[in-house]
Amino acid sequence: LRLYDYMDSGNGYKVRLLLAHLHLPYELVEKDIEKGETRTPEFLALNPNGRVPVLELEDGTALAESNAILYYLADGTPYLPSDRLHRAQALQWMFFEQYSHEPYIAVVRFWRRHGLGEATERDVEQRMQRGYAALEVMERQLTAHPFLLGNAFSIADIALYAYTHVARQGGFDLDRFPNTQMWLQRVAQEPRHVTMEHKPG
Ligand SMILES: N[C@@H](CCC(=O)N[C@@H](CS)C(=O)NCC(=O)O)C(=O)O
Repeated sequence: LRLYDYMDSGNGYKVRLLLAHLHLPYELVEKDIEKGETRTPEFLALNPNGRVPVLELEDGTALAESNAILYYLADGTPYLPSDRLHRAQALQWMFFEQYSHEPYIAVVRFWRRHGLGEATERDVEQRMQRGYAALEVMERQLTAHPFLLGNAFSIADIALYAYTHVARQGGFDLDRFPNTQMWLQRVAQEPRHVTMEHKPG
């Protein structure tokens, strides 16, 4: 397995975290997104969408989209439930992550770390409001259950952990979400957990 990635990417971290949990060896190929390294003709041949993470499989197939990669790798393992409804609930949280969480929490964090670019302070405020709305949805679920799917740690938790655990870097106040904070600790205490900075090998 070969993972094309950028270390500061939460989307990439999801995949690195699951690979560590699954104890799967892989080669890490770093691409600097700020230097446009995911927009070269060679990289676009792997992922026409020009983004990391991309996982290259044993047969050379390139798989993009972090949550699709999680779904692929977790198939047949305890990280993805086997019954139909629970699999769909895992997807429910992963689609939520991509539509209602990542575009706000990850993007605001990126702006604060790398500069606003063409965005305005008003854009930041609007996205922060929506980010807080996503955190409220998670808090409600995590008040009733230890993990997003109930009692078992799964790829739904990995997908949402990636940007929630660094939400403070975007200026989000997590003190308002005590159950989410306890869940963050629970996820970090899972055996084989690795941090966002961890590299394989
Ligand atoms: N929906 C995609 C988003 C991937 C994404 O936004 N990747 C960013 C880094 S977090 C990237 O590669 N940006 C470089 C670019 O757009 O040129 C996923 O979940 O994998």
